[in-house]
Parts: sequence; structure tokens; C-alpha cells
Amino acid sequence: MPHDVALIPHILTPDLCRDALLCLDALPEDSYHHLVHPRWGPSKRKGEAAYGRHNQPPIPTPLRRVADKIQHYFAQRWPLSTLAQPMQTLTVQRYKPGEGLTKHRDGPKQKPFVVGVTLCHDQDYLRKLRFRMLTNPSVKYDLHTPHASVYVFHGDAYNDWTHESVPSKTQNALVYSLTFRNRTIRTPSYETPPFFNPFQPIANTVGNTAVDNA
Ligand SMILES: O=C(O)CCC(=O)C(=O)O
Repeated sequence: MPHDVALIPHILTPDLCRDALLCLDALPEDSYHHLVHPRWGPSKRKGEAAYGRHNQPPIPTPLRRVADKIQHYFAQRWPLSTLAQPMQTLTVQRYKPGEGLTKHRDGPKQKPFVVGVTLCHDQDYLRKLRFRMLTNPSVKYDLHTPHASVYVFHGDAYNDWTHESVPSKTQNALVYSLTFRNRTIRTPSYETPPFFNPFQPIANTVGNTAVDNA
């Protein structure tokens, strides 16, 4: 199973999430698809908007507040963690009913961390983020990410597993996934928060399932 994964459902307040959803809904359709990589040109991935990178717009304030709240949560508990530093970039995925994101792995990076926030208009909907083993993609684990939950993955989950957002016939309203990343690691030392792994049999989160035990 991927070890370096965590789900933290209770960091964000309802007010923050409501304001973030209002902001996301108000983003024009053409804010999406404009992710440009210096070497590859415009992204071909559907439904993606990016903020805070070179030549891209700054992170909109309500979404910045979400990032700041997460950073504050980690800074209070694990000040030496990468997660205690300001998040520098944001990628937004807007999933219409039935849409997903195919399996992929993010580019190689030193000490990578991805922080994701799931925001759903239908607050009963449980969006699934699926991890597949790189060397054997039939081995897969599903992380159930409810509305307002925060997931983090790094280490083996970043390097040795792909991730994807699983489309569902039961989704009946827009779902957003915000992923925040740090571009530069400034801490001289590096601390990984003592996360609970949601795929372990004794988990601190509800509703996560291993769909296949390797
Ligand atoms: O929907 C998600 O949470 C995954 C987003 C993602 O994989 C990405 O932005 O690279």
C-alpha cells in the first residue's frame, strides 16, 4: 500500500469552504486549460486552472485563505515540516458529473509534497482519489475524500504510485479539487508529520478502503 498518504477531514471551516466554492463557481470557464509548461506548451489535461506560477495569475483570495489555514494547521503542530511553509502554487480541477482525471504521476522533485482539498456542492458525495502501484497498476487503493477534506501525499505515494480522480455515475453536482504545492523547500531540516495512514486497518479517518490488497 502507499504509506505516505494522509487524510485530514477537519482543518477547514464551513465558512472558508463556502467562500472558496463561491469563488470557484465564479471563475470563468476560460480560466481553465491555461496551464502552460515552458517545455511542453499548453496542458492537454481537461478542466485545469493554475495560479501562482511564473506568468500565471496570483491565487484568488478565498483560495489563498484555504491554503493559509492549512499552512497554519501544520505550522502550529510541525513547524519544521515543508507543510508549515506558505504554499506557492495552486492547480484547480473542476469535475463536472461523470468526469475524472486519468492516472498520472507528477514530475520528479526533491522532497515532493502535494496537498489537496476536495470541495463538493453535494456534501454527501464521496470523491475517490485512486492510487495505483507504478510497477503493477492492477494494485490500487482508493482514498475517499469528502467535501472539505484535506489530503496530503509525498514520499512513496508520490514516487512509486500513480494517482487519479475516479469518475462516478453518482456524482450529481460540480466537484473541485485544489492542489497546492511548494516550489522551493526552504527549511534546512525536514520533518514529516506523524501522519496516520488511511489505508491501514486502524485508521483515523472514516470511509477509506483498500480495494485490492497487494
Ligand atoms: O483531483 C485530484 O485531487 C488530483 C489532482 C491532480 O492529480 C493534479 O492536479 O495533478
